[in-house]
Amino acid sequence: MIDLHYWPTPNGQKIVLFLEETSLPYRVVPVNVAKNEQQTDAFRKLSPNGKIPAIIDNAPNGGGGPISIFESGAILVYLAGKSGSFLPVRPDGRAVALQWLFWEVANLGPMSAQQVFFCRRASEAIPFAIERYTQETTRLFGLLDDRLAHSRFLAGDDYSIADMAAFPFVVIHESLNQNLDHFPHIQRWFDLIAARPATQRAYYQAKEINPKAPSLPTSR
Ligand SMILES: N[C@@H](CCC(=O)N[C@@H](CS)C(=O)NCC(=O)O)C(=O)O
Repeated sequence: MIDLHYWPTPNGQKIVLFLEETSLPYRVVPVNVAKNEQQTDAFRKLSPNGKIPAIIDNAPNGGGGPISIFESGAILVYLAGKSGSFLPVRPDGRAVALQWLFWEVANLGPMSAQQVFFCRRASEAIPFAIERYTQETTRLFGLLDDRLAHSRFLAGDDYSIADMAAFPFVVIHESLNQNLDHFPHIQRWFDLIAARPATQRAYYQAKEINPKAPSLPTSR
């Protein structure tokens, strides 16, 4: 059994997208970031950076005691290894998937978070910060669109953990002031992933945990 300590934000949703695709048994331990539950001593033992998601694998492959992991990218790589799915085995495909996964965790995720913070949460409007993060997010959506113009999914023909990492930030594109009409290849990829039953379950569950969680768009 895997314990998933999360809240249905974009970084949390990445892990539910994975788990809902597989038969790995898991249970959710909600960590309400709106109530700062990610700052408790108990949670920081799992995730010293004080951010969700984190997991505990109570039954690691090969035996041994429980393993706890923080950082969404590390969790996705771990789960792909445990289940033998969604990360190509051949070195060339694997390298491409990891490249786009690392691109997401180092770029799309953090820039989107800053964009939301300065455009929607900050107590004072700081034009320089708003412009900087809006431009960066637009640039990253452009890069994603360009990649998807040449590849069905981020790592090639098959859905992988790289797609699971990027998808939740495209779900919130309106909050990021991005219009998918300008990114037709992202839109094609987005529709493919949004139609997956596992994706639908992941976003249904999100609403049950937090009714204000981002929604998938209704079918087009
Ligand atoms: N690099 C981390 C980022 C995680 C992250 O930013 N999580 C957010 C929710 S999406 C969070 O816990 N925010 C609460 C806080 O910053 O205090 C990862 O990929 O797991």
